[in-house]
Amino acid sequence: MARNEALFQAVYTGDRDAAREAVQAALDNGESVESIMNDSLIAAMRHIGSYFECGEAFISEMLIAARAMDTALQVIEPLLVKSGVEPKGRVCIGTVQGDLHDIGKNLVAMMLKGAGYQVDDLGVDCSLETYVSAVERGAQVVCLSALLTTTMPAMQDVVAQLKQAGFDVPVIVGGAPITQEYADQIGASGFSSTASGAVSVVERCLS
Ligand code: B1M
Repeated sequence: MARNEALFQAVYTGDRDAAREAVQAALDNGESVESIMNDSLIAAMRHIGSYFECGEAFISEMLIAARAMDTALQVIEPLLVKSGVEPKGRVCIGTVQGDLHDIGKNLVAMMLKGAGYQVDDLGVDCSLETYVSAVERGAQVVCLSALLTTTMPAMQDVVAQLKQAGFDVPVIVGGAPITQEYADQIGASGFSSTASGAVSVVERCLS
C-alpha cells in the first residue's frame, strides 16, 4: 500500500496531535496496521534520520519525531496486543547499555505481546545485570536491540555474561546496524531485521 501522506508528515514534523488523528483516520479508512507501520511511521523515522545523517536535521528534531511516532503507536498498540490469553512463554527485551533508542524495541515488544508472549520490557541503556536479573525472574528468551554501531559490542558482552553465569537461554539480536553475520559472530541464537520476524525467531527458539 502507498504511504499515508498526512501520517508521514505528522511524524516527520513531530506533530503529536496530527499523528494521533492521522493514525486513527487511517485505521477508520481500513488501512492495515502493517502498512501504517511500514509505509508511513517507520518510513517517516527513516526520512528524518537521513536528514540528520547529512547534517540537515538536529537531534531535537529526531526526538520530536520519535515522540510523535510513540503517540501513533499508542493508538495501534491495543490492536496488536491480545489480552486474557495464557502466555506462550516469557521473554525479556531491552536496548543495550549506552543506547537510548527505543522505538524499534517497543515495536518488537508489542509484536511479541500480540503473539501471546509475556514480555518483561527492561527499557533502554540496560546493564548486563539487568538481563541476568530478568533471566533469574524466569525469562526463557533474551531479546537485545541496538541502533548505534558503538553499542553493538554490548550485545556480545550480554551473550558472554549469560553463558559465564551458567544460563542456557537463547539470545536474539536486532536493530538497524545488526546483521545475521554479526549475530553468528557473537554467538547469538537468532537475528531478525524486523519486529514481526523477531516473533518467528522467538517461536523457533522455544519450539
Ligand atoms: Co539516533 N541515531 N542518535 N536518535 N536515531 C540513528 C540510529 C542514526 C542512524 C541517525 C543517522 O545518523 N542517520 C545514528 C546512528 C549512526 C550509527 O551508529 N552508525 C544515530 C545517532 C548518531 C544518534 C546520537 C549519537 C546522536 C548524537 O547525540 N550525536 C544519539 C545517541 C543517543 C544514545 O542512544 N546514547 C541519538 C539520539 C537519538 C534520539 C534520542 C534523538 C532519537 C531516539 C528516540 C527514541 O528512540 N525514543 C533518535 C532517533 C529517532 C534516530 C532515528 C532517526 C530513528 C530510529 C528509529 O526509531 N527508527 C535513527 C535514524 C534511522 O534509523 N534511519 C537514528 C524506527 C524504528 C522502528 O526502527 O529501531 O531500526 P529500528 O527498529 C526496527 C528494526 O531495526 C527492528 O524492528 C524495528 C521495526 O522493523 N528491530 C529489531 C529493532 N530492534 C530489534 C530487536 C530484534 C529484532 C528486530 O530482536 C531482538
